Amino acid sequence: MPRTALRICPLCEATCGLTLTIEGATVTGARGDREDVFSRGFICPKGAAFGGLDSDPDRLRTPLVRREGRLQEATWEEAFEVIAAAVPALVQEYGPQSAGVVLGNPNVHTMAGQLYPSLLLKALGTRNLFTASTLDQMPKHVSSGLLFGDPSAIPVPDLDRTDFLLLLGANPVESNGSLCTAPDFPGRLKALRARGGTLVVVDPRRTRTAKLADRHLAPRPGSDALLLAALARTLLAGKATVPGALAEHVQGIGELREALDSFTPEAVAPACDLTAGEIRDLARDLAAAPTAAVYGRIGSCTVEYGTLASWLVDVLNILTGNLDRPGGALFPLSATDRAPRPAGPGKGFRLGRWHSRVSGHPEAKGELPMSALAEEIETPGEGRIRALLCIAANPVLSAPDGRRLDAALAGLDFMVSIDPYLNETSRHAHVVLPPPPPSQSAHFDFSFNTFAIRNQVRYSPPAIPLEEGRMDECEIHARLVLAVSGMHGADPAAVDDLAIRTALARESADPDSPLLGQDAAHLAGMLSGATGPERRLDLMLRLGPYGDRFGADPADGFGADPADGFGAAQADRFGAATAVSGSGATEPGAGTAEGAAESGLSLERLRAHPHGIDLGPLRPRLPGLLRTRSGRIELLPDPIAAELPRLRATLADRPAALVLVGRRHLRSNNSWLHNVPALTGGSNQCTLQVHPDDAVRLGLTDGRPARVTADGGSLEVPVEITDSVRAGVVSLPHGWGHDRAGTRLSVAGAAPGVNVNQLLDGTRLDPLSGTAVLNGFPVELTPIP
Ligand SMILES: Nc1nc2c(c(=O)[nH]1)N[C@H]1C(S)=C(S)[C@@H](COP(=O)(O)OP(=O)(O)OC[C@H]3O[C@@H](n4cnc5c(=O)[nH]c(N)nc54)[C@H](O)[C@@H]3O)O[C@H]1N2
Ligand SMILES: Nc1nc2c(c(=O)[nH]1)N[C@H]1C(S)=C(S)[C@@H](COP(=O)(O)OP(=O)(O)OC[C@H]3O[C@@H](n4cnc5c(=O)[nH]c(N)nc54)[C@H](O)[C@@H]3O)O[C@H]1N2
Ligand code: SF4
Ligand SMILES: [Mo]
Repeated sequence: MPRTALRICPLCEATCGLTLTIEGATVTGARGDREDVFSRGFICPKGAAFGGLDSDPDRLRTPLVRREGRLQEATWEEAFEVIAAAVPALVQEYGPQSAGVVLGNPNVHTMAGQLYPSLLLKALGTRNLFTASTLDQMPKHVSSGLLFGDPSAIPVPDLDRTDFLLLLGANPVESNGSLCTAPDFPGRLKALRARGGTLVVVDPRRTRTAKLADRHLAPRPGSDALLLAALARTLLAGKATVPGALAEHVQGIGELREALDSFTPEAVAPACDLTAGEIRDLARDLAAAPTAAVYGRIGSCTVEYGTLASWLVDVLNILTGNLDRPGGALFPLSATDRAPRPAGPGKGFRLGRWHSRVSGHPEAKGELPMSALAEEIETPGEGRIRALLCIAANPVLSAPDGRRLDAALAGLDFMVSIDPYLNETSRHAHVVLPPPPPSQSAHFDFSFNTFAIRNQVRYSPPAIPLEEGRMDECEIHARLVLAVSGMHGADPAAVDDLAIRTALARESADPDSPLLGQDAAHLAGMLSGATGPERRLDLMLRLGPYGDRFGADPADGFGADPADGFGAAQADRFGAATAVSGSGATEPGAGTAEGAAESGLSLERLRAHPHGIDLGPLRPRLPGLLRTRSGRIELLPDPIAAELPRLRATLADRPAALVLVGRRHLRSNNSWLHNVPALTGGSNQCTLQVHPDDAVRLGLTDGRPARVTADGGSLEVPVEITDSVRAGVVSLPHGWGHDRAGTRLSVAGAAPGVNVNQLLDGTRLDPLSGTAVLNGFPVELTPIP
C-alpha cells in the first residue's frame, strides 16, 4: 500500500511543502502540500521530479576511497580512517592554513550544511574558506554589513503587500526567487498586478518575468549600479531627510547627496543604453507609489559593481521611506534567529580583516573569493592549500576557469568530497562521502526562513528511514569534524553536545537573556529530539524569538491543544501584532517584544504542526537589529564612498560590442540536476542565445555552432537566434560541461553541453566582495563553418 509523507522541497529557495507518495522505500510521486502554511500546494516541475532525483541510480550508495589511484567502494569506517590518517598529519606538518574548505550551494538546503561547517572550520583553524557566496550573493552581505552592521540582515520585498516592485537582474519565474523565499513567486507577481500594483523588470533579456511586467527596461549588462545611482540622485534632489519613521535611524544623507551628485540621468543614460527620460520616469513612479520595494538579484550581484548595486537597492528603499515598513522591504524574523536584543551601537562590520595569500584579496564575511581557490592550491609556499574538504560543491563547473581548477584539484595531497554524485569535482577526491537521498533526511530551513516573505516555521522529519548502509548527512559531518580533530572513533553525538553546551553557556552568561545565570547542564537536559541535530534545532527554537525559553516564556496563546484550531488563533494574533508595530513600537527596547506575539515554540510544538506554523506577515524591526557602531543606518559607508569614483570613471569607457550574460531554466539547478531524465530536454538546452541583428552582423545561423572567446578561453556552442536577448548581448546558461572522464553521470554525460565558466580566468571580480563577475563580460563570436 502506498503511503504519503510530508517533505519540504530542498531544490530551490522557495521551500515548498511537498506530499510524497511512498511505496516501500521508494518515492513514487510528489505533489504540492495544500495544507502547507506557506506554499499552500504550489509545486514546480523540479519538486514534482523529487522521486526521480531521490532514486537516481547514479547516486553513490557507499563511500569511495582512492586506492592505487582509483576510487573504489569502501566502508564508512575505512573512509573516516583514511581521513583521520591524512588531514591531521598534513595540518601538523604544514599548519592550519594548509587545509581549505569549499562549501557549495546545497549546504543551505540541508540541516547538516547549516549545523556543522562552522564547527569544522573551528576544528581546522583555517581561514581558507571558499563558498558559493562569492559566485552569488556576497555583494548583498557586504552592503548589509556596511549599512546595517550585520551582513546577514537582508531586507526582502514585501511581495504580498507592495504597490510597486522594481526587480533588477532576477528571473523568479524560472528561478522561483532568491534571497526572497516565496513559494509561487510567479503567482505573487500576478497577484501584485491584479490588485493594481506595478511591476518593473530590469533585465537585458526579455525573460518570462519581464513578460509579466508593466514595464521592462533592457539596459546594457553591468550598468545597474549606474542606473540605480541615477535613480537615487534624482530622489535626493532637494531632500534633507528620509521620509517617515526611518529618518531618526539614518545618518549620512548629506554626504550621500554629494557623493552621487554627478550621477545624473543624463550622465549615465548612454552607458546604460537607456534614455534620461526613462530613468527620470522610473524615479518619479518609484517615489510616487504608496509603497514600493526595490529588489536586485544575480544579474545585479555577479557583476563588477555588484556591491555598489546591492547597496543602492537598499539606498532606494531607504530614500523612499520603504525600508522596514509593510509593503516595502522588511527584515524577516526567523524562529531560529537569535531572540532580539535591545537596540544600541554594535561592533560594526569590517572588510579585509585578512587577505588571501597569493593575490591579496580581502576577506569578506570570513571568506575568500572562490575565484582564488585554484591559485591558493597551485602556488608553492607557506600556507599553500594541500588538503581540501569540499562539501556539496562543484566548483569545477560553477566557478571561473574550471580547467585550471580541475588541474589544481588533481594536484592536492588530499581531498574529501561530501557529495551524492561522482562528478566533475568529486572525481578528484581521495574520499567521497555520499549523503543519503533527501527522502531519508530531516529538513529544516535555517537559512531561507531568514529571507522569507512571511514569518513561518516548518520541519520535516525523514520521510523514509535510513536505508541499511547509509549514514545521515549530519552524522557524516560530525564524524568529519572528529576525524580532522584527531578524535576519530569518538561518539559523533559529542560534537552536537559540545555545540549545545557552548550555546547554552553563552546564553546563561548573557545579561539580556531571560536565562541569565541558569545552569547550562540542566537546560541541556530539558532538550527534546531523537538525534543530535534535532536537539540542536530544539535549542535554537526555544532560545529564538518565538521560543519558550525553557519556560521563561510560557506557551501563552498556543491553546490547550496546539494541533487544534491553531491557524485561526494565529491569524487573530497577527492582526494585533501588525497594529502594534504600526503604532510606533520600534523604539529601543521594543525589539525584545518583537517575538512576544508568538511564543512557546519548541521542536515538540513544531512537530505537532506537520504543515508548519504561520508566524504572520513581516513586521518592522528597526532599530533593534542594527549593529553598526553608530547604532544607525550608515548610508554612505567608507568602503562604498571610496569605490564610487571608480564607478564614475567607467562613464568614460567605450562599452564592449558584445557581452555575455547567464540564464536559468526552470527545470535545471546549477550544475547537478542534468542527470534526472524528467528534468532534461525540451527548451532546457545549453545554447548560446543571440539577437537576430547580431546574428546577421556576425554571419551566424540558428542551430549551427559558433565559437565564443573571452579572457579564459573559448568554447564551441550551438547558436539559438532569439530576440529575447537584447542586441549586443548573448546568453549561455551555467552548470553544463559534463564531458569529463571519471564521473558517474550517465544521463548528464549523454548531453554534456559546455561550461560557460571556462570563458573566465577568475580575474574579474567585484572588488569589495570578491564575487566573480559572471554576467556582462566581453566576448567575441565567430561562426564555425
Ligand atoms: N556562469 C555562472 N556561474 C554560476 C552562476 C551563474 O549564474 N552563472 N551561479 C552561481 C551560483 S548563484 C551558485 S549558488 C553556484 C552554485 O555552485 P555550487 O555551489 O558548486 O553548487 P552546484 O553546482 O549546485 O553543485 C552542488 C553540488 O552539491 C551536490 N549535492 C546535491 N545535493 C546534495 C546534498 O544533499 N548534500 C551534499 N553534501 N551534496 C549535495 C551536487 O551533487 C553537486 O556536486 O554556481 C554559481 N556559478
Ligand atoms: N530553475 C532554477 N532555479 C534556481 C536555480 C537554477 O539553477 N535553476 N539556481 C538557484 C540559485 S543558486 C540562485 S542564486 C537563484 C538565482 O535566481 P535569480 O537571481 O532569479 O537568477 P537568474 O534566473 O539567473 O536571473 C538573473 C537575471 O539577471 C539578468 N542579468 C544578467 N546580467 C544582468 C545585468 O547586468 N543587469 C540586470 N539588471 N540583469 C542582468 C539575466 O538575464 C537573468 O535573467 O536561483 C535559484 N533557483
Ligand atoms: S519552486 Fe523550488 S521549492 Fe518549490 S517545488 Fe519547485 S524546486 Fe521545490
Ligand atoms: Mo546561488
